[in-house]
Amino acid sequence: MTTDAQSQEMTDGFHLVIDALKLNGIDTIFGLPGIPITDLTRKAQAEGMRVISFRHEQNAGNAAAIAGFMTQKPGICLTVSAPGFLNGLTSLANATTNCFPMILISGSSEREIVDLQQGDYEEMDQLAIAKPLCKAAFRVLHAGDIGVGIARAIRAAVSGRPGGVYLDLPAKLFAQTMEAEAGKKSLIKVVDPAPRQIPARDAVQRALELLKSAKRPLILLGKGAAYAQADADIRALVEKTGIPYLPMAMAKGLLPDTHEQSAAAARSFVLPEADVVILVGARLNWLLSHGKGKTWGGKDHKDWGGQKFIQIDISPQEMDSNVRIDAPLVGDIGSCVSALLAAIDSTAGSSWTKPPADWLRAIAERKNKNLAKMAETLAKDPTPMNYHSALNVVRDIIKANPDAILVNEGANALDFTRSIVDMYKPRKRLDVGTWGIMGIGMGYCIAAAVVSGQPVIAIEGDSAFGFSGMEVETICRYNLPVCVVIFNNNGVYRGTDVNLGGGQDVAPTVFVKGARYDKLMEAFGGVGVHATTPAGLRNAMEEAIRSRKPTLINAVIDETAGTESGRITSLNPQSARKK
Ligand code: OXT
Ligand code: ADP
Ligand code: MG
Repeated sequence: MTTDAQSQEMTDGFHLVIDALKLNGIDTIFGLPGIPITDLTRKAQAEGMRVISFRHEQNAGNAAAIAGFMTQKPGICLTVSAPGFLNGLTSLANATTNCFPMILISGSSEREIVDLQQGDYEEMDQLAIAKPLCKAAFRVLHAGDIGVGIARAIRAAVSGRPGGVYLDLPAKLFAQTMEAEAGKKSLIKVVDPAPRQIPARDAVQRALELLKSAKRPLILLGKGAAYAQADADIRALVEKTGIPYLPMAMAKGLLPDTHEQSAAAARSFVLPEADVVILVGARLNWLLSHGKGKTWGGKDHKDWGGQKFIQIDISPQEMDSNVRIDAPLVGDIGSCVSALLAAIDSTAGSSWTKPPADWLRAIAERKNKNLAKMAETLAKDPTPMNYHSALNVVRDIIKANPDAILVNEGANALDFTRSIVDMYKPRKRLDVGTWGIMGIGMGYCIAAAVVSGQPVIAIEGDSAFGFSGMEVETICRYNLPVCVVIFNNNGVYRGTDVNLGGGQDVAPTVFVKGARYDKLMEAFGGVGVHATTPAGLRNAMEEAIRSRKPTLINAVIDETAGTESGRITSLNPQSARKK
């Protein structure tokens, strides 16, 4: 039997994991308890950590990922072995794809049984499975290595290009004991986890020379720029140079969308017309048509336009991934942008020449035309309510509450919200990201509310909501200030498809008509509202923001209003056969 005195001097795997996380300033765990990590969740709570317990690991993982994006600290997702681990894996892969720092910590079964494939409880070689789907993967076998394991996971997640990291903790590790003093010494407080990466002087000069030669320059801000938290310098770069800019979806609000230099409403004009483009934390992937093709003024989809690119990115390998990058500027965005600003100051001083007036005038013309067209559409009040009349309300609500965080997923519900709802502050718009993935909704809402304490508004397609809808219970349980608005058009894209086979089943894209998602929220004690008019939607949203009560508004949208796949119809293969 151990005496009290002896047990005080010992520590164990459970406590070392918690101590290592806390030592590194990590105070929140998103997860789902079960063998072998149940006690870890309890003890973490006992040790003062916030433990947010979900109904499905994918949502906990999405929460961890977006917490990482918002805070630059790796978000922690904690799961059980095999199935729990696999449920968390989609979000780990999604975090890596989006360059969000997160650590998926999963308990795992007994190594000697798993490795001999003898059929253990929840048997799976998790480390091997995780490896290709994340930035780094580690396993800890001895309690004395927990400190190193967590330190390596933190560094891998946040240094360089951020991403997802997997940390495998076998069940036996948690109960392993060691002397408390030795345990404490084994922990590592990571010094400078995401070291600045200063760009080379000649690279800055090269970029500057190219920029000076531009007749029709354009700045493209991506979510890497939002992540970098270099807001003031980015704004200074835009305003000092006078160059028009285009924000990618999650970079909206880095400068207010109402900024006179925003070219968002003239997107299809500026991309092919620009001659020099500065990419700041944005990849030339599918969302930018790979930097070529008709979007960029090329003749066919493989044809390059005439643009020259300056690319600011922390990953050297990103350069030339799709088209030639004439001036790669490799480093962290904060350092690169401030170096560019300093170079502009020292070479041009106050005499920096703003872009030619005819370029700015042409953009303004196109922009004003689109804004006027949009204003006209938004002024209409059709019955039934459509995307535009509903989003006109959301637009006003965000304008009145610029600190609120907007989570957005769906197809039409996503695309219309992105172009209609202006954002005013950085990192306030969280959406489907690089993969266009459904299911991020409630996880992102929960993390956003937990991390920021600000009200969260989610604009959700009815299909999109279904992927994480059960987490409304979690929202109610933690009494989070989240207002979920479901744009209910009875299905995926539209509610009007028919069964081509003529049978009794509805078409694959159609849901139960007139579903009352609001009742789901009421089941858990939240506020449910059924809104069929813009006025009803406005009242309900204003009340949700005022009360900070968990609210779900079932906003009924004209089921004929959407288009197949929203704005990306061209990516949707169509059969050439008539039947
Ligand atoms: O310049 P032009 O004239 O072209 O005009 C542009 C701008 O200049 C202008 N604009 C403005 N005008 C006026 N004022 C302002 N402020 C303004 N701002 C812009 O507007 C136009 C458009 O601008 P935009 O959007 O910037 O330009 P464009 O050309 O569209 O940009 C291209 C892209 C590629 C950058 C952009 O389109 C984009 O970001 N797209 C993202 C698309 C995306 O990710 N979609 C989600 C995936 S779709 C599909 O995959 C879905 N699934 C399958 C599925 C998924 N995804 N995941 C999983 C796990 N399983 C399955 C499913 C199931 S969607 C989906 C559910 C859908 O159903 P829901 O019920 O949820 O949703 P509903 O559709 O609502 O029913
Ligand atoms: P978007 O979808 O908004 O276009 P992407 O996810 O494609 O943005 O691009 C983000 C880019 O930002 C990635 O290439 C990533 O390497 C880069 N990045 C992320 N954080 C930083 C940082 N702190 N400094 C420099 N680059 C960064
Ligand atoms: Mg829908």
